[in-house]
Amino acid sequence: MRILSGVQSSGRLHIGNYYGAMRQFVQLQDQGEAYYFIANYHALNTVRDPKLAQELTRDAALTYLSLGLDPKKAVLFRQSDVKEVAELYWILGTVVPQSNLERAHSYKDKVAQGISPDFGLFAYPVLMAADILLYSADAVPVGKDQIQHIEFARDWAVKFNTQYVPGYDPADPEGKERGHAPGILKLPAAHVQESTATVPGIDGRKMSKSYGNTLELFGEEKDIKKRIMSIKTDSTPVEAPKPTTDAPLYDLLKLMLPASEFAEVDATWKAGGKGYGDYKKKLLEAFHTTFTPARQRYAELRADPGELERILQDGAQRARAEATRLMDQVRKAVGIP
Ligand code: AQP
Repeated sequence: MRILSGVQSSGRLHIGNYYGAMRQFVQLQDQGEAYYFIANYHALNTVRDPKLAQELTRDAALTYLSLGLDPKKAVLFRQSDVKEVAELYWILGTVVPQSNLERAHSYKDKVAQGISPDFGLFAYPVLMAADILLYSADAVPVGKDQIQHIEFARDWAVKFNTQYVPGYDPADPEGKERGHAPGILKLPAAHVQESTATVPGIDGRKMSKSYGNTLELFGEEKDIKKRIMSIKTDSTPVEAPKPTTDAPLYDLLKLMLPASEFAEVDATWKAGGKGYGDYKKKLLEAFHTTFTPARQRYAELRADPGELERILQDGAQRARAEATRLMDQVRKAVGIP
């Protein structure tokens, strides 16, 4: 099984990225051939400062490695190191119905939150589909927000194959039946961990770099504390039961505490006796317990930029070999020598 996924270097990575996606990346590196990349072309939609773009790309690579990604098991690379992705993006775009992009949830949400509706943001799902299809991925571990994008990638792969592969039958995409040809573009499947499908940010919206509501994995300790202490709550008194479990603080505790500790929180949350301040302290402790070892690795790796670059170059070479193979077939199919 080939596994592929990426994270945008559009800001410092956060616990939503970790629980929604990167934790699975690390688990899956032992279960198949894994390709993980830093989506630095995608990040240009929001990062318009060249120095910062480079710094965030390196930071995302360090984050992957600090969280346990092993470059001997998985291929780790920068999206921009494999230029074929931009070529496939264009070719694929020629079969993409504009109406699909107009109903993309992620695009609509971002525009509704005030992010500029530039072409890059609009066409984001096409580049994402190219990212996936270029490496013939079977499974794409993602958070819930990305499921629609994977469905688009499947639909567009079918459109491309139907158009350009003689003997292709969408009902038999791998060409297992006699007389059918396999598609050039393989159909991927989303791999979502339901329990952590959407991690809330400190304001209750989806945790997102562009909403400024994140808990950064390797942020300044003072900042983490300040952010945890500012998680949105109501003003229920300390001794009273909390009116709802539909609250970001409750969800974050559920996500980060071991089950037995969370059971205690759940009991007092519903029966009363503890205040939001106590729960925030508990969350801060859990944050440190969970991420301190990775934070130490992050500091060590950061001190050796040569080694990081070597890992990325090696990953780029391995990823390029795959991309070249696929693009040869795509170019031939569409008539571009
Ligand atoms: N809050 C979240 N809950 C669960 N999963 C999440 N992911 C991101 N936020 C959450 C998952 O992390 C992977 C990488 O995401 P990304 O950085 O490439 O893009 P994103 O989903 O758009 O993340 P952000 O923080 O919201 O970035 P910006 O603001 O720059 O667009 C994906 O698998 C995603 O599902």
